[in-house]
Amino acid sequence: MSESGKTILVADSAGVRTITLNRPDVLNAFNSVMLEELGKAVRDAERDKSVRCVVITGAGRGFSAGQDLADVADRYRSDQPLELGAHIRKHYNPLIARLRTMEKPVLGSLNGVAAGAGCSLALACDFRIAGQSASFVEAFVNVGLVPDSGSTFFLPRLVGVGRAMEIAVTGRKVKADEALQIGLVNRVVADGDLPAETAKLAQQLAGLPTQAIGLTKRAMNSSWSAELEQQLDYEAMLQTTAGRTKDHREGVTAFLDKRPPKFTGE
Ligand code: T3D
Repeated sequence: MSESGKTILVADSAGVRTITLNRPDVLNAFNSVMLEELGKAVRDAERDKSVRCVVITGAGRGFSAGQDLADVADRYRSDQPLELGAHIRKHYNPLIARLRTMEKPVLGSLNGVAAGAGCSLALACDFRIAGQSASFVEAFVNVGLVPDSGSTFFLPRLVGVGRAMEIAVTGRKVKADEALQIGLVNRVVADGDLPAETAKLAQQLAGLPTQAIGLTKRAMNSSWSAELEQQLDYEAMLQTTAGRTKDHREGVTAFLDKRPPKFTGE
């Protein structure tokens, strides 16, 4: 089951669930309604077995400009000390954690600028395909903040600590071509081709052995804090699980029969 909301659009097509951030007038900045709706949409996508690939994209010319600063303007009209951590823990952290632990592929389709927590959201996806006019801005520094919502975790892992520090502390715009060169995105396509290329890639991902992908995510996540011996053992354990799936049997049988496999995600 899929449900669009006031601030997001949700659509299904052959195992692919596309969630479109839909506040184009503010470059899809996250207000509290959008954070609630996006959190629910991601939870629903995770739970729905018919969904075998999740695409996140933005309406209009932006992917997401991060926290909607107008939505929290009241905070700045008072002299009370600010406490930003609670908002981040309540809304952003569970969303980012779920994208990483969701046992299906998540594809960020970057149609424009991804700034602040919007940049973090893009980095938390498993794959990123970008239109030529997409860009990344770790905008936090411009408002005197620390990159949050996983940016300090994903950025150095994707591009190395030296580059990550430079991008984070300058808050400069990283355009699509540079993003491709430094490993921030997997592919760059012409803006006009982004929807079709996204659909093609998402269909391909949805046709893969979904459980094997989920277990691969688990293994990759665990590798960040594991010793080699632990990781080797973990891989063996996950392989036992993968070996019991119908898709494993289908993959081997198809190979021996010299025909393309037909994976079902079971
Ligand atoms: O709870 C907490 O606060 C902690 C959580 C923090 C998480 C964060 O994400 S902190 C970082 C918040 N985001 C930003 O600081 C980014 C602010 N936006 C920008 O720097 C620029 O808009 C962009 C670099 C993203 C894009 O620039 P540009 O020139 O392409 O577009 P623009 O003209 O600046 O923006 C277009 C409209 O979107 C504009 O509205 P207008 O003038 O046409 O009515 C602009 O005000 C609005 N907009 C853009 N970003 C935000 C926004 N409105 C509210 N909040 C935004 N973040």
